[in-house]
Parts: sequence; structure tokens; C-alpha cells
Amino acid sequence: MQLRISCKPSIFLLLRLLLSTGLVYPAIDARNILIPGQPLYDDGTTLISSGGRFELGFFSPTASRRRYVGIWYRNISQTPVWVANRSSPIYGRSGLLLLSGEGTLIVTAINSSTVNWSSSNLTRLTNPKATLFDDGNFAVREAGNDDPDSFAWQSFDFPTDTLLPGMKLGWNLTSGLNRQLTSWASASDPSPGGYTLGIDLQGDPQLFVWFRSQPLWRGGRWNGLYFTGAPGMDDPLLFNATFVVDPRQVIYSFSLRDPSIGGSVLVVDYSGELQRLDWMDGAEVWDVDWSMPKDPCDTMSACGANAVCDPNARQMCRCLAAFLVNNASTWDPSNPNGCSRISPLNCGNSNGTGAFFKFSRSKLPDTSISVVDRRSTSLDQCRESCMKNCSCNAYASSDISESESGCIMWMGDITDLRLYSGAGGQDLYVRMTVFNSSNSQGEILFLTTTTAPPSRLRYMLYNSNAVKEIEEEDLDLPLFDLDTVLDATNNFAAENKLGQGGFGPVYKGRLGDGQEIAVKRLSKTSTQGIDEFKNEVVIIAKLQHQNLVRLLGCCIQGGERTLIYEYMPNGSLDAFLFDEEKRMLLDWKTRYDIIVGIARGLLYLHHDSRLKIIHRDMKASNILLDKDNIPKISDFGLARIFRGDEMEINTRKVVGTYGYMSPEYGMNGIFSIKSDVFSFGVLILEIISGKKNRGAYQSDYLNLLGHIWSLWEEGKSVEIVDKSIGSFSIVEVTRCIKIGLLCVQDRPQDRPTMSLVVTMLSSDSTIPEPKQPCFVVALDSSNSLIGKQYPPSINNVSNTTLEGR
Ligand SMILES: *[C@@H]1O[C@H](CO)[C@@H](O)[C@H](O)[C@H]1NC(C)=O
Ligand SMILES: *[C@@H]1O[C@H](CO)[C@@H](O)[C@H](O)[C@H]1NC(C)=O
Ligand SMILES: *[C@@H]1O[C@H](CO)[C@@H](O)[C@H](O)[C@H]1NC(C)=O
Ligand SMILES: *[C@@H]1O[C@H](CO)[C@@H](O)[C@H](O)[C@H]1NC(C)=O
Ligand SMILES: *[C@@H]1O[C@H](CO)[C@@H](O)[C@H](O)[C@H]1NC(C)=O
Ligand SMILES: *[C@@H]1O[C@H](CO)[C@@H](O)[C@H](O)[C@H]1NC(C)=O
Ligand SMILES: *[C@@H]1O[C@H](CO)[C@@H](O)[C@H](O)[C@H]1NC(C)=O
Ligand SMILES: *[C@@H]1O[C@H](CO)[C@@H](O)[C@H](O)[C@H]1NC(C)=O
Ligand SMILES: *[C@@H]1O[C@H](CO)[C@@H](O)[C@H](O)[C@H]1NC(C)=O
Ligand SMILES: *[C@@H]1O[C@H](CO)[C@@H](O)[C@H](O)[C@H]1NC(C)=O
Ligand SMILES: *[C@@H]1O[C@H](CO)[C@@H](O)[C@H](O)[C@H]1NC(C)=O
Ligand SMILES: CC(=O)N[C@H]1CO[C@H](CO)[C@@H](O)[C@@H]1O
Repeated sequence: MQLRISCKPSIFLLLRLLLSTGLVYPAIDARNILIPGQPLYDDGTTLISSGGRFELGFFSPTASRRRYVGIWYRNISQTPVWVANRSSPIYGRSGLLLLSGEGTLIVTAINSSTVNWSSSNLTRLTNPKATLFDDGNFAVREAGNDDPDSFAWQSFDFPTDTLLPGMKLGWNLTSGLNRQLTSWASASDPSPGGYTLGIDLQGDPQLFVWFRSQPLWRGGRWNGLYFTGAPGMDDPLLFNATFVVDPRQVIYSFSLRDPSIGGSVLVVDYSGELQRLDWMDGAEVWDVDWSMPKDPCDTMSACGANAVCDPNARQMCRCLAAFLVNNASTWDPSNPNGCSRISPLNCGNSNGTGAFFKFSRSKLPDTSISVVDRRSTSLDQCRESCMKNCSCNAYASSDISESESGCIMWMGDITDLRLYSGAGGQDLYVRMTVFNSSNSQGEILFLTTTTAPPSRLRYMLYNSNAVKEIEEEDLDLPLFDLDTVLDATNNFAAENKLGQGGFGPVYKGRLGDGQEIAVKRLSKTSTQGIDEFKNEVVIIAKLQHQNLVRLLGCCIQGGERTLIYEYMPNGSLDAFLFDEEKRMLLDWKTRYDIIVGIARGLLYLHHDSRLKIIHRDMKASNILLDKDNIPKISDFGLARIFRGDEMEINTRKVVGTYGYMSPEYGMNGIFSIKSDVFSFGVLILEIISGKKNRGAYQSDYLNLLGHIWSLWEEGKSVEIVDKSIGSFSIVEVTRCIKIGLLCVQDRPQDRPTMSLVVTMLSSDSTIPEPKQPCFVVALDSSNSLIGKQYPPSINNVSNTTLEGR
């Protein structure tokens, strides 16, 4: 940083003076001020606020050499509530904090000419002093001027990740100062992370958490008592929380009502969680009193426009009544396509446009397109105003603190509307279209309201098209004629070859009636008896599950054994996942559904079918996608068909695929359903990251799993998410990563069963913390590898090919 030289002793001169004389000032115990010429050294000395509540000094977030200047509650374990030089630490205990003659605070190192941090280069004080106040504020002012409004600089104006009582979050509209909280990069790194809490001024001001400036969670508008998206954040018994909106400022702040609370803070955690932490006097740890997000509906606009999100409903996302899904062909319960009005509001004709549905306990929708009339208008007047304006889609009272008063109206799409089951939320009135019953569009899929719709609407609303379950017939397995198979595949022509599966090449074919099939030509070397083979195939043909590739029949003739499958036009998952362009087609929703589908298919193989089938070669190339991208496990059950010595539970030859093999299998050849779980875990992580586990990794880590583990430990696991995934739910992604890591635990008994995996995927049941798996390779101080290496090098391991006898 360029420092200004002036007639006053400049910082440079001051530094030089300090350093050349080697001057060390005696530590003054329990002082709360810093004055020029008396720096604070990193020698255990601290400033302590006059009431003894706060302390300022150097600290390290971990046992590292990185030293920061921070402020913490003196009585509670050193959790910094403010950090000065968060992105430029001092290495080793050579730092000092000094106040320049003009009132600039500076963090630098002894004998160093670079400034690691400075407060502001604009102050021009003559006799400055910096004081640590008992509210945790560290402020620079002219000595003798005790007016809090005349601080030249104060730490409260530059928060890090923590809001203390009395601190302001938000805008000074005169100066443009915007105070936001920015998370730490990780639990041990105070430098700015990706998450920010702040106030957005568009429309009616709202609280937001952004992830790299993308809205992640909308705390919503203040309704006089609380932010409608953050019920429970400000317990009125404990806090006096205020939200001030006037032409000079838009700020949120809170103070403590209860003196027995030693401290209370609002923190944006490095993982993106917003937390209210309390600490009772005498206690030794912070208590998480409230946190956000709590459920999938807390994700910004989880259901798209004009839909309502209800985490407790069987169907989480539903169109608002009188709205239809935007694209019925791709509508899916949790698809954020959003919804549009069935017919436009009939505004010219004022009859029949006054129907409103009341949503109780709702998080008011995004107010960036809203209009607020803060005068003490009644709810009835608000309804009138809404009815008069054709673009008004909904209304609510703008202040519910005393009696419902004020009017807020939404002049466009209703977004990020959710319902609460317990406390929280307020009444929202959404405008209906009244439409006549000869309108045959009986396709409103869902109706959500807490009050029954007017009876003449009922017919329309409940006339929904139920999704039909396709009932599959219980087929006997057809035996195909070899000639048919040869015709269909043009004599196994090379140009029809789709790929090489684990047990032989696969060809595309077309039957006489036009049906497309996939034909797997099994290795000829198997000595298994014909009847045995046939019986096995019949059993496998009876395995019917939406997430297994359907076996249509087989052919045993002339030394050929072929299996005939339904043809999957989209090919295998790896062709999407690891392809620069096709990966774009897999958004988070699709990937999540693929993960769930694979889990269900595997669960069926392991537990639900009549046979207990271990797949043994779960990998992306064995997952096929149908035209709707529904995943189908292929090659299942073939392990049984190829029964033989090498197929016993304890195998001599290891078959499988590098990167997907569990340690006990790769090293000892021991196989169980938990080995499939391991491979499934690898698959989850590959699906999320779009990277192959056994790809070349340019970092210190041997493989993807190791890389993910290290990010997970730092709380940065979402960084692995494939960049082509678009927007995604952090909660879901984090849950999936956690499940993935659990599945790849070293010991089979530490891995969940597939039924547990399916449960964990579909609910927010608590998921155990994964332990560090052994494949993680770390570098020691001399940069050599330490830790176990995985996968082990085994000779003669064929990566996917089964060796028939
Ligand atoms: C800090 O803790 C001590 C001992 O528990 C207590 O006497 C003191 O009042 C506390 N100080 C503050 C500021 O809470
Ligand atoms: C901070 O100070 C240290 C001296 O400990 C120096 O090595 C480092 O480069 C400085 N960082 C910045 C960003 O100035
Ligand atoms: C700073 O420099 C002086 C003079 O070169 C030297 O005596 C002193 O040990 C140095 N201090 C540190 C902490 O490096
Ligand atoms: C003060 O700091 C700002 C931003 O860091 C910089 O652009 C400006 O040049 C500095 N002014 C002086 C006088 O050093
Ligand atoms: C906004 O900032 C200006 C300049 O620092 C200050 O004079 C004013 O008092 C501030 N306004 C509020 C409402 O804090
Ligand atoms: C709540 O805080 C506001 C602003 O700090 C203050 O004006 C008000 O008097 C406080 N109310 C109570 C009951 O403490
Ligand atoms: C609906 O979705 C399908 C598949 O994504 C797409 O082909 C079609 O164009 C969409 N239709 C509309 C009206 O958006
Ligand atoms: C509204 O309804 C009333 C009574 O049903 C009818 O007399 C009036 O003509 C209607 N107005 C319009 C604009 O349709
Ligand atoms: C409806 O409200 C919008 C937004 O406030 C306003 O621009 C428009 O003039 C209003 N229209 C009528 C007819 O009042
Ligand atoms: C009712 O809907 C039908 C079909 O959309 C339309 O032809 C008819 O004019 C509508 N009737 C009224 C009274 O709006
Ligand atoms: C797997 O084996 C095949 C044939 O032996 C070889 O072409 C391919 O490169 C191998 N793949 C990997 C990932 O080792
Ligand atoms: C919060 C703060 O002021 N951080 C500063 C720490 O030091 C680096 C390097 O001087 C600055 O770039 C940061 O702005």
C-alpha cells in the first residue's frame, strides 16, 4: 500500500523510528486504548474494554503460524467476533498493531516495510486515540471528543462474519456505506468466504444470504416483528430487534433484553449457515439458538414462480391455485419450472376478479417487485387497491406488529413463497382467476390453500390428471431365435457395436417390428450349463424395477449366448458426466434424481428382490439413461450367471473397476453388499463433481475422494460441484456429499446399507459424520506422501473385464 508522506510523522517514518531504535514499549496491563507511539505487540498483551467484556489482540484460528488482530468476548473461548487483517495474516509472532499520528490503524510486522492491514487512509486527526468499548466496538476518535457520532473510524462499520448487539447491518444511504457480514473461508481461515448476509434495497428492502452474489436464502421483509423468512431469529423475549427504513438508512440491529445472556451474536458460518449464537454467563460454549436454512424450502425460489413450497406436504412444490405448471411435459414435483396463470386476470370485467386465496403462515413472496403503502390502511382497503390494479397478483398487510396495517402488493410473479407448519409467517392473499366450467382445461395439478375454494371453482380444481403408474406385466422370458438376433444386429456388425460391457460387447439392434434393442453377446468361454444359464436369466428377467435395465429375453443357440435388453437411447451416464458439452444437460435436479434412482435400483438388488444380488461393478458406464434421463442399472445379476471359482465371496481374481473398488475388495478380495455401497459412494461424488475418481488430479491428492475429503474438512465441499450444473440446493448437495463420504468409509461396517442411504437421501434425518477415509494422501513437511495410498497396486487386475474360464 502506498502511504502518504506528510508533515506529521508518517507511518513510514514512525515504523522506521520504531524499528531502528528497536524500541519496545512496556506492556500496559488491562488498557483499553491505543495511542500513537504505543503499539500493541503480539506478545500476549491485549486491550480489554472498560467493563471487561471484550478483548482485542493477536490470535491464531488454529495452531498455525498465521496471526490476526481480532476482538473476542473475553469470558468465552477465543471466538473472534471481528478480524482486522482477515486476508493478510502475519506469519509468526512478529506482528504489531499501531495507531499513526493521523489516526490510521495499521497491522504490520516488526522490521517489515509492508503494511498488512490499515483502517483508512482518510483520517486527519491531530491527537487520535483508539478505544475498545464495552460493546465490542473498536473506534478511532480525537482524544477528548467522546461523541459516538464523531468516530473517525469504527470496527462496527466493517463487520467480518459476526453481528454483535448494537451493531448495524445495512445501509447508510447518505454515505453509501453498506455493512454486510461475510463468512470465513473455512473454520480455520478468516479470509472472506463465499457467503454474505446483507440487505437488498430493491422494491421493499429484504434480508438475504448470497453465495458469490447469487441469492441463496431470502430472509425476506420485516413485518414489524420479524423477517418473514426468518421466524425465530429474533426471539422477542430475549431481543429488542429493530429494522429501520427511512430516507437516511436501512438498517437491522438488535439488543439484549435479558441481562443473564452473556453474549449473543448473529454469524454467517463458513458453510453458509446463518446462526444465532447465545451464551449464558458462566457457560463455556456458544449455544446455537437458531439457524438457517432448515429445510429445502429455504432455498431461494425452490419451486419456481407462482408455486408454493411446503416441506411437510407429500408434494413439496405445488402451483398456486389458478396457476398451471409452465411445462407440463417436464413437470416434476420438485421441478422449479414454475407456473403461469391458467387464464389471464379478467380485468376489464370487474365481476369475478375478486377471488383471493388466503395462505396462512406464509413467508411473504419476494418483495423486489412489490409496492408498499405504509399508511395505516386496513386489510380491506388493501384488497380494494389490489383488485383495482390489473397487475396485482397478491396482497398482505405490511406491518403486523400492532394491528394489521399497511398494505403490500405484488405486481408480478409470486416467487419464493413457502409455508410454515409451526410459528412464523403471516397471511397472504393471492388473486384467483375465475373461469367458467366449460373450459375443459382440467389439468390443474395441485391446489394449495388453507381455505376451501369457492364451490363453483371446486369442480375445476379437483379434476386433476392423476399420474398413471405403468403396470408392467409379469412376462415369461421370451427366447429369441439366433437368426432374429443376427438380423437385428446385422450379424453383430461393427458399426452396431455400442460398447464393451463387463461381460462382452453390446450391439444395437432393431427387431422386425421396429423395436430397438441392445444385445449383449456374452463371452463364449463360459462353461456354465445351458439350463443353469437359462434359469438364471429367467430369474433375472423377473427382476423388475424402474431403475434396472429391463431384460427382454435371451438367445442360446449355436454356441452363442446373448441377452436382449431394452435399448437406452441416451447411452450411459459416463458419456454425459465426463463430456464437456453433454454434462451441461445434467442440471442439479437431474443429477439428484439420478442419484436417488441408482440408490433405489441398488436397494432393490440388495434387499427387495427375491434374490440378494451384489452388482460388483457399479460405475458410471454401467448406469444407462432412458429418454427421460431416468437411470437404469445395467449388468446387474451377471455376476451370478458367471458363477465360478473367481466369483466366490472371497475371490482370487479381483474384478471390478479401479476407482470404484472398496479397500477390502481391492486388497483382500472380500466382497459384500457393502462393496457395492462403496462404489455407489464414488458414483455420487462423481455425479456431483463431474470428475472421475481415478482421473489425473493436479493437486496434492491422489484421487477425487481425497480431494473432496479435504474440502469437506474445510467446510468447502460445495466447491467440488461441477461448474456446468447451474444453480443447485446447497442443502441437497451437502447432504449428498456427506452420504457419498459415508459410503466410502474404509470399514464396511461404517458404511450405510442401501436402505439407509435411500432414507437419508429422502429426508433430513441426521446423517452420521463421516470419518477420514484411508485413501486420503497428505503431504508431510518434506513434501513426501504420508498416509495410505489407495487404490493399491495389484498385479493382473483387469479394469472391467471378467475373465471367464
Ligand atoms: C466474566 O466471568 C467472570 C467469572 O465467571 C464474572 O465474574 C464476570 O462478571 C464476567 N464478566 C463479564 C463481562 O461477563
Ligand atoms: C503480512 O506480513 C507478513 C510478515 O509476517 C508478510 O510475509 C506478508 O507478505 C504480509 N502480507 C501481506 C498481504 O502484506
Ligand atoms: C529487527 O531489526 C533489528 C535491527 O536489524 C534487530 O536487532 C531485531 O532483532 C529485529 N527484530 C526482529 C523481530 O526480527
Ligand atoms: C486511500 O486508499 C484508497 C483505496 O485504498 C486509494 O485509492 C487512495 O489512493 C488512497 N489515498 C491516499 C492519499 O493514499
Ligand atoms: C451516514 O454517514 C454519514 C457520513 O459518515 C454520517 O454523517 C451520518 O450520520 C450517517 N447517517 C446515519 C443515519 O448513520
Ligand atoms: C429497542 O431498541 C430501539 C432502538 O435501539 C430503542 O429505540 C427502543 O427503545 C428499544 N425498546 C426497548 C423496549 O428496549
Ligand atoms: C417443455 O419442455 C420440453 C422438454 O424440456 C421442451 O422440449 C419444450 O420446448 C418445453 N415447452 C415449453 C412450452 O416450454
Ligand atoms: C357484474 O355482475 C352484476 C350482477 O351479477 C351484473 O349486473 C353486471 O352487469 C356485471 N358487470 C359486468 C361488467 O359484467
Ligand atoms: C398498477 O400498479 C403499478 C405499480 O404500482 C402502477 O405502475 C400502475 O399504474 C397501476 N395501474 C393502475 C391501473 O392503477
Ligand atoms: C367459457 O369458456 C368457453 C370455452 O373457453 C368460452 O367459449 C365461453 O365463452 C366462456 N363463457 C364465458 C361466460 O366466459
Ligand atoms: C480398461 O481396459 C481396457 C481394455 O483392456 C482399456 O482399453 C482401457 O483403457 C482400460 N481403462 C482404464 C480406465 O484403465
Ligand atoms: C478487512 C481488511 O481491511 N482486509 C485487508 C487486509 O489486508 C489486505 C492486504 O493489505 C487488504 O487487501 C484487505 O482489504
